[in-house]
This record gives sequence, C-alpha cells and structure tokens, in this order.
Amino acid sequence: MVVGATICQAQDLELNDREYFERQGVNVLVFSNSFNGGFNDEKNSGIEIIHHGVRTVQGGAVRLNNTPEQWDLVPKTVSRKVDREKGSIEVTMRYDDYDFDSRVVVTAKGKAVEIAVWLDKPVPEKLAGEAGFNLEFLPSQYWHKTFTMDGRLGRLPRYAASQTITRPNSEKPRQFKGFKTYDDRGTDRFVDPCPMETGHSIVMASDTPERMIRISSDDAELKLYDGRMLAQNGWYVLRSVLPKGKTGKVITWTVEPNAIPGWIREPNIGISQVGYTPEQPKVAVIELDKKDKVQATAKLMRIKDDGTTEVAFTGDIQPWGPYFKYNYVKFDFSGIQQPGVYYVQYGNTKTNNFLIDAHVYDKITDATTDVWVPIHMNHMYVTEGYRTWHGEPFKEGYLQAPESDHFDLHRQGPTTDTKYKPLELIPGLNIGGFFDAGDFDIETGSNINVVQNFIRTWELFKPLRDETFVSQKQRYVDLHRPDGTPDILQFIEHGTLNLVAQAEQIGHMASTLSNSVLDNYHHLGDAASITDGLHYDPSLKPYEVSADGKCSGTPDDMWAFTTRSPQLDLRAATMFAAASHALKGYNDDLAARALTQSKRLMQEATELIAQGKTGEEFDWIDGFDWENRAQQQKPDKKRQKLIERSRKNRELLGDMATNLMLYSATQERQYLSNFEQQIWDALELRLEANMQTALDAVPYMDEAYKQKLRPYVEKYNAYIKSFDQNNPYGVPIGLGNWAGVNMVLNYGITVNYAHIYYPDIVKKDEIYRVANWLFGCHPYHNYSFVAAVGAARPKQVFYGNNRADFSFIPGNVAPGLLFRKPDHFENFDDWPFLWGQNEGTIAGNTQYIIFGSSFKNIVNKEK
Ligand SMILES: [Ca+2]
Ligand SMILES: [Ca+2]
Ligand SMILES: [Ca+2]
Repeated sequence: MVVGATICQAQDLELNDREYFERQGVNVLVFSNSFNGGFNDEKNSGIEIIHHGVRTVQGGAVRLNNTPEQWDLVPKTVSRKVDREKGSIEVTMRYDDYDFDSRVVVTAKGKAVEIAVWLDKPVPEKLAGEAGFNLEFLPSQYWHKTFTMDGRLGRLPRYAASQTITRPNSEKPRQFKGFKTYDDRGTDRFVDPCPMETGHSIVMASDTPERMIRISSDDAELKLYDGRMLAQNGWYVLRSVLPKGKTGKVITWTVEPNAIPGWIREPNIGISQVGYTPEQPKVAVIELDKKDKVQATAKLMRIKDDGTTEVAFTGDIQPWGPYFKYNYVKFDFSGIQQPGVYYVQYGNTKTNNFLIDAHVYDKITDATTDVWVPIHMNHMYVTEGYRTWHGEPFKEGYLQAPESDHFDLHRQGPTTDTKYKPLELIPGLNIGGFFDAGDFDIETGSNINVVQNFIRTWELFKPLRDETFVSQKQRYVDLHRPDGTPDILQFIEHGTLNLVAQAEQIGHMASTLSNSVLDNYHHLGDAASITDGLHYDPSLKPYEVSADGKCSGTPDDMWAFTTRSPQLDLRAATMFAAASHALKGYNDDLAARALTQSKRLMQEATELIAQGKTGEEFDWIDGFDWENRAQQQKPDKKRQKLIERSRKNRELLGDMATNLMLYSATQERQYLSNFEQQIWDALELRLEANMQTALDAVPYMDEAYKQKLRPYVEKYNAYIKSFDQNNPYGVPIGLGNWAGVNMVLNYGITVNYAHIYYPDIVKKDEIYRVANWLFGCHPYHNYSFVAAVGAARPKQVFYGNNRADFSFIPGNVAPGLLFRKPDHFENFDDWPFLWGQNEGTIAGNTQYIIFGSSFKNIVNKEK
C-alpha cells in the first residue's frame, strides 16, 4: 500500500494523548496491556484492536507457538517507547527462558499501521521455526465470516475442525514453569495445528465492514490458524514465522482495519433489567459516543395490555459528562409509579421492556440459592430433572502434595507440616466443600468465606427456603426437590464437613485441595471425570489398572496443599465457632466437632503467631486500597501513631472482626470488649473498609455504641454520595485485572446495613445503586450480570464449568466490567472465556446472597 507522504487526512490513524492509534471506529493499542496478568496468557495483551467499539483483536507479539495456550510462555515487556514525531510505538520483549529479545515497532501509515519485528541477534537455535509474530482474532466476532487469502475464498468456521499433526515433545517450547497442558497418552508427542490458509495478503471478514481487516506482508508468509484445535478458549491466529539466522527488520506487516465512514456507536441505555419498584428512583444512564449529538429528551413508553404502546413520560436529558472514552447523560423517570410494562426510547434506540411493579425483586436470589450453589457442591452426585450436572467427583480422595509450585497460585513448601509422606493418601478429605469457581478445586479460604456468608444470611434473615434435596448418606443432590430442611442449613453443613475433615485429618487447614497435573486442571466437562476415581499406584505403568480394579498408574489424583498458615487456621477457628452455633439442633455431632476444632486451632494458631510464624492476611489498618486500586498515601504523624496503636492492639487482642464473630458464636463478653477497643481507630484509619465490621456489631452492642457510630455513618453517607461525582453510575468501579463485582457487592451490603440501622442518615433511595449496576445499568451493554436473573435480558455466557457450551449456570454473578488500559471497559456476552469479566466464584456468589437478602429485606419491609 502506498501512502502519499504529504496527505494526512482527518480519517488517518493518529497517535492520541492516551498513547494509542485512533481514528473514528478504530483503536490500535500497542502494549497498553502487557502480558503480566496473574495467569499467564489471559488473552488480554500485546497489540490489540478495538474495532467499532469491540476489542476483537489482541495477542499481537512475538510468540513461540502457532496457537499459544494459556500456559505457553508469554514475553516480558522490557520497554515501551512512544515516539510522537515518528508516530510510532516500540516495544522490546524478552523470553528469559531462551535469552531471546525482540522488538516490535508499530507506526501509523495513513489508514493502516505498519507492524515491524526487529532482531538484534538471530532467533536462538532452539526457537528457530517456532518463534513468530502472532496476531489473534476473537472467534465469536469472526466465525461465519468470509475471508480471502491471495484472492482465494474461505469462511471462518463456527467450530474447530481443521487439521493437526503430532510432533515429538522434544520440539515443543517449554510451557509455564515446565507444566504440560496436555496428556500425550504415552506417545511422547504433542499436537500442533496446521494452517487453514497461507499467503501474503488476507482480508478478514470481507463480508462485514465492522470487522473487516486487511493484512499484507511482502517479506513474510502469513499463516492462518484456529487456536481452538488445542484449547476451547483459543482464538484465530494469524502468524509469520521469524526467519532463521537474520537480524534487523525481519518481518513487516501492513494492517488496515476498515472504518465505516461516519460511524457512531449505538447509545447504550443502562436500565435495570429486573425492573423497578413503583416508589424507587429510576434513572437510566446513557453511554454515548464522544461524537454523538446529545438528544434533548427521552421517552418512557408503556406497553398496554392490548399490546399497543403509549408515551408514559417525556423528560429532559441531563448531562453527566465524560468518563474514560465515552460521554454520559441521564434520563430520570422516577415520577412514573404506575405498575406496568415499559421501555426507554432515546432517539432511535429502544431498550427491551422491563417491569415497574412492587414485586420485581422478590426472586433475585432464587437462581443462586436453588441452582448455582447446589451445582457447586463437591463430592456429591448432582441432578436436576432429566439432567445430571455432575457425578460424584474425586472418589479416590486426596494425596499429600509433595513440594511443588502450582498453576493456580498455590505452592507446597519444603515440609508438609503433616504426618503424611508426599503422595500418601490423606484419608477422609473427599467430603463436603464447594467448587471454587469455573474450576473444581476446594480453595480453603474461599470455602471459609462461603460458610461465613451462609451463616450471616441465616443468622440475620433466617431464610427457610427449601428447594434442594441433599443426602450426605447417598452423596446425592436433587434440585427443585424439597426435603424438609432449609437449604441454607444444608449448605452450611456441606461446607463445614470438608473444613472440619481438613482440621481433623491434617491437623490444621490445607491451603487448597487442588489438581496435581495441569492437564486435568483445565477440565471442561463432568467433574466426576476429572480423575479416574482409582487410587494412584506408582508401581503400575501410566494408564494401567490393577487386577482388582481399584488402582491405576495414572497420576491424576488430587493433592492437598498443606503448608500451615496460622492466619488461615485462625479464620477457620472463627468460622467453626459460628458454624457450631448455627448447626446446633440440626447436626449436633458436626456442631460439636466444629467447636472442638475451633478451640484447638484457636489456641495453636495464637501460639504459632506469638512465635512469629505469620502468613499473609488482609490488612484493615494500612492495606491495599482496593477501591482506588492504589497504596494509601504516606501517612502523616498522627496517622502513623494510629497505625502503630492499631497494630499493637491487634497483636494483643486478636483481629477485631474475628473477635466479633467469636462473640456472636460464644456470647463471651471478652470478645466484644476486644472488638470495641479496636473499632474506633479502625474507622479513623479506613472508614470505607471498616464500616461493615462496625455495622455488624450493632445487634450486639448498646445504644451508646450506636450513638458513637452515628458521625461515622454520616461520613459514610457522604462517601456513598461521592460516587455520583466519581462516575456516572454511582458505585465504586474497579480498574483491576479482575473486574470489580466483589467490591461492588461489599459496598452494596454495607449501604444496605447502614440503611437498616441508620435509616435517617442513609436513605432508602441509596440502596438501589448496586442493584441497578448488577442488573443492567452499567457501561458497555445493559445486560444483567446475574445469570438468568433480569427478566428481559440477562447475560447469556459465563465462565462457568460449562463455558465450552457458551452457556451459564443460573444464578452466577459475573465479575462484570473489565477495564482495559487506558480507557476501555468491556464485558463480552458472546465469548465466555475471559475469567476476569465472566467467571463467578463461590465466595462472590454467596456474597451476592447476603446482598440480595438484605436488599429484599429492606424493599419488602414497607410493602
Ligand atoms: Ca481455583
Ligand atoms: Ca432442602
Ligand atoms: Ca486416580
């Protein structure tokens, strides 16, 4: 492509203030996001293209595989230089494992960018023929679309079905920490996809202007692959292998994303898909393209019983202003209280319909408690109507983990801290517990949270709902079959069963019960088929089964990671005390066992901590400020004093929240006084982080405490209102690598409790902020983040364990809006595989049950 040197049209790509290339409809980002997420290749990094509002291309970098998987090596970003004069961005990448450096230089050339790969030294011998420049295309936005390669036609496939070869393992570049994503069945060979097409010039999505991208290279061959041949979360990959033995500018691509002339992004009208109660505030937040002309008014339309529509209300549009890349306005239709079916019309854009009715929130937690939670019960057979969700997993139990690193952020230290030898069976652990998230391990910390969340819900709201049959004896769960026992008690029991077993069998808490091999960690399918259900016997050959059918030589058994953390033991001890209290009268035996373990762990952990054995813990004194995603400012003298006093008090008296839970479980006054000696300093130090704990104490404290807390609640109320200035949606919005649903839920729970105890300070109108956000009033799209909740339009795909089916498990709560630097929020609803925006966790989803229960409690009180 030739670009006249003197012609620079308004529609050319230009390097903007936020350091990416921009023209209307096209953003080209060059390592605004590096490969440094927590889980290796998160498909969120390198050269990325946001094409007509959708991030459809990423992964542009020098890579070592035809179609890299999550645990293939990713390059470290050594440097990133922006050259405004030349209109270019240069990134130096490095693979430490191979002592291999390369540079990518991206330069705007008219409507295209030139991507050039530079080498100062030739490709290392080991990587010759393997290292190449890759660019990845989002399958869900490109499948069914046509492409042409050197004039030959093709269509991108909906499902992976191209060709592969196998090659000796010795030729495969090392994977993350030496793990293997695949089980080669003893062949010592790995699978390598073959290209679907090769050539020098490709037009991707030649039939679809929004997605059309033209890529050509004179000096390198372009190869088009389907990454889904190896992994369901793979993308289409276009790549050129780096030439052997060459230095300098070794590969040059010209990449021209098509821009639709005059394109303006469709307004995103944020509404609550669940609907609104008649008396609540009702404000739609409308997200607009910067170039979009703001309308003067919007309409609320009513759909009548005869199917015809009428204008219920016409109101002025209120400007809010810019927030990151878009412009925001609001439409307030709070005045409309008549129950009915409505939609919002802004210009030519209409929302789907929603209800205004007193009962719209009645069922918001049912899918989570009746469906999502029981499906995540481990060590049980779980069925629903005609469908089996999973068989009984991990029948062979758990082995003592040997010293090891782990792929899910765990490690086993050099000693086991148990009486078991590495790889010895620890009896009795395959009982109870909940799957962590989209994976199937038992995260002990999360499971402690789960039991606590259920206990909190039970103690405060006593939900008697019974829709689940649970038989521990049969190891059988049937959804939608009442069995006479409140489900929440059965969930408390199920979580406690595993945690008590850990304490009894191991002597303290395991950090996790997780997979031993990576090739069954990424399992997608029935949890019962992750392992073979047979005890691992190293004297048998791999895949060999013993004559009695009880053992196999396949090392697939799960491991217990048992490095002792007194902090974790302390958390467990607190939870056991509370569980014992909750289970009394329902399962007295388990209640007694929980109490025994609580007392023992409390004593041992306190001694260990006194001896100086500490691990990491959440720090409410001067910890990481999650809401602002930054370390607190350097404290002044007064603050420094407060911090020191708080530290000392915590050492002396124990964690204040722990003390409070212990009081609630045991009614021993000492715990309450330990709590009260710390809470005021904590509120002075970090009001937002500690308000919930202060409110949790209200039911146990006297009127004087409640009065003393008042000014802090007043301050908290100002904090709530500050979000109206911070962003258009009025809730804390996280900018981390995992979207902010937990933070939003925490905030929502605190607002609800503040209103319950101080309704004259925190007004009822404030409690709807988080519900609005969760159910559709948020950036990017207006779908409900809660699976199957949100009558008209809940999200349709989630990163659950059924993600390969592009589906969801009802009641799951998505993390939500993932922020991509420097200015892009996103939540894919056609591509489930990005966990940071679409996964739901057992701790987060049980937190949602507390949020929903407290919210419903307030809403329904005055009905
Ligand atoms: Ca996990
Ligand atoms: Ca039940
Ligand atoms: Ca096994």
